[in-house]
Amino acid sequence: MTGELHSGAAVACANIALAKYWGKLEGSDNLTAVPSLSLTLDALRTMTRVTFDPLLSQDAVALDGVAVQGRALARVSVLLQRVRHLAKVELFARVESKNSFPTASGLASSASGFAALVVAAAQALGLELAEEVLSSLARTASASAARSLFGGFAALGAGAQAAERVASGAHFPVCMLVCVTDLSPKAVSSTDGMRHTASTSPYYERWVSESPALFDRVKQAVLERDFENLGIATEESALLMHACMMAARPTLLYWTPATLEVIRNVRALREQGTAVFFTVDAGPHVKVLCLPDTADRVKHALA
Ligand code: 2P0
Repeated sequence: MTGELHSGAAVACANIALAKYWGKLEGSDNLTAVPSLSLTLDALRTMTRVTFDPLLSQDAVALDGVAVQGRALARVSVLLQRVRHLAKVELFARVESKNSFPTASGLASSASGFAALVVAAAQALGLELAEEVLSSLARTASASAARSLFGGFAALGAGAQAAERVASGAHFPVCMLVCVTDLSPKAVSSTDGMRHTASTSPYYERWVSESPALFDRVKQAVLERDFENLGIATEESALLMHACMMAARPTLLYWTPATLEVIRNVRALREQGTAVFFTVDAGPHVKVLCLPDTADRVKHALA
């Protein structure tokens, strides 16, 4: 496979964990220390085209038209290298990626980004890989990306190579409103933040030991379409994760006053009788879980 262009394109959606992952198994190839379960968000998409080109002397990556350099470029190249290895190809690639949402605001872009990348690269090189293999490849670049291959609800077990489908979106239609509270890029990457938390937080071991039970509760609530218990377990998972980060030395605090203000408003809506819950990732934004028939009202109340 030389001398000509080989091109592939893919779209992948971001996902937000309801049962959170935070922490890797030490010495592993990006295997997660706790199980996680996510909801795929169809409005947050990454579209990626990968072209293997004999004229290139290195991989070239552009995100929303801007050249990607340094650590971010290296991360893409490492994943491309794994795909090249499987296809027994040595060509470098041009990667053009576009997000349907503002990347700099710290929303979950690595999940949809690496999922779209691996699918487009495999397609370009004519590899017909099972979903499980694609998910495992995506996981090596970013663990949350393993969950973006399936749509609906997906789970990644502790120490698992690949994620798996838990239920389709149609099984349990729920809505997630993303409340963007800050437009600046986040100060500490997830990878660095996890490493710091695992090595300094006195609560890390407890986070790891509590997470499987929370994961089970989230999964059961999804399977039983039990929105109340899904929301309660989702909030507990996020708060346990953030408590663990906040206790790191020095503290890892992603929240801002606006984060707390949205949380306070979500709780007030709930006290007034609306089934609505929150979750927060490694950033200041609040993701609000509600049912489709209340989404407009909740959006209006939080706006
Ligand atoms: C999650 N997050 O389960 C958790 C909750 C953020 C908070 O997975 O180091 O980009 O690339 O595996 O997947 C974000 O971290 O981290 C994340 P790496 P990733 O969604």
